[in-house]
Amino acid sequence: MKTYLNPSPEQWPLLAQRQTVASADLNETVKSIFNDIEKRGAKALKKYTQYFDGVTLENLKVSETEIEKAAAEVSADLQKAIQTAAENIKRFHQSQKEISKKIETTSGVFCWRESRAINTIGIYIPGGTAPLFSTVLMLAIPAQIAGCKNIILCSPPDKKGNINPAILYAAQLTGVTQIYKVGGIQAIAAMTLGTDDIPKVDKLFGPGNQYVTSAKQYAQQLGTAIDLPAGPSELLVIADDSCDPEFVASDLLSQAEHGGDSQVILITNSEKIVSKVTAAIEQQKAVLPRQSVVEKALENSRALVFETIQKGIEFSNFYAPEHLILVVEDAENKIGLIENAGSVFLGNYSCESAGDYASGTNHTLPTNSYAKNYSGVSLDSFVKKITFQKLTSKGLQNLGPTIELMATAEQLDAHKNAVAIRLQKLQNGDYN
Ligand code: HSO
Ligand code: ZN
Repeated sequence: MKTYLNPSPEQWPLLAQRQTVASADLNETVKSIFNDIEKRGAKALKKYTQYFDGVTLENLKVSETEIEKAAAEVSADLQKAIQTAAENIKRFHQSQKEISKKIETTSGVFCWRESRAINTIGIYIPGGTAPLFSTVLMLAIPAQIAGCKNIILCSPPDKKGNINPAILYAAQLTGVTQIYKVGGIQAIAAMTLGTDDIPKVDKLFGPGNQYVTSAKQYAQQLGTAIDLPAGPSELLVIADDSCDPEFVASDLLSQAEHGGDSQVILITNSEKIVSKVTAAIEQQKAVLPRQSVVEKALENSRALVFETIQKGIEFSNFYAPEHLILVVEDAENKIGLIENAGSVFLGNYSCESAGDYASGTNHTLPTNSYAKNYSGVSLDSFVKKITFQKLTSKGLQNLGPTIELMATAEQLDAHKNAVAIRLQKLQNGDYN
């Protein structure tokens, strides 16, 4: 980790830069797979599964028996842990339910807003070395609370044609309605277009590699909503003397192990803390199985020393991290200063892993400085909010002249007439 002392504001843009991955132009590949799936449906899906996942499957849908079998393969301890996490995630997301408030804006004019679930949602869960069953919880639980009717999950099969049992266990625990063994671009295409087997979804959720990301972008062009613009994971820790450097090191490593393109940043007001944290990183890293991934991420990471913590928070707002750990004296009283961050962790004991798995907050968060203008996934991501209004005759009489005047000024006479015709009849005494 390279250290910068009191970087000037001119240096900030460079220091806030994420790794730019030379992403291949996948547009053509994405389009051709979408086209093929549109034309040949399940046949094309099977072909791509054979080609990309190296397995020939008769049936892409995961059966009830497979789900039951998978549950039996997940140890009782892990089942219990998943249940504990699920309960906390449920509790926190349930608390996000909004109580609809009817407001009388003008006497006789009532306005309110109600949530309605998005009908069908699609969750993509990547396969590979780290099976993210925790992401199943983070997406399916709020979908279920929102009342989404169809919760579709796609995940690539392994060489034996199976999906990781913990993913299946988490899916059945959280009310996923259909599970398919499909991965990559073809999974996103199937959920965007719909096939004989796989329903067309209204909104797509979940992480993925650059193929999945490109496919989600294309899906968006075709009119399917997506959760968030995807990007590599990131963590920024702001630490002063009150921190335990070993804890800080463990947090930085926890995020660095996600991928070589992850970025971790340490901000502090003392060079001593940087050396202590760096030493602890070296020590802890040595025994990590994903050491090479961690090292790659650390190359792209940095430590910044500012004169004050306040200045450090200013930089953090500029950087807009996905995760922010604030481990400084009186952390809770400083949260008013935080303007841009996906999710914030306060004090020595609030490790990022808590939010990644089990505390209850969602771990699908804005990266790549999108925390400046996006929120993480929440119950709101699974609903639309519909506004309602009811004007009484008195209400229209009260507000009518305002509407008429504005319509006239916009030269939209039909708008004005919609009011005038009603007011006229009311005046005639046709209604009361
Ligand atoms: N830190 C990741 C989420 C995750 N961590 C899943 C472990 N499993 C989101 O940035
Ligand atoms: Zn994580």
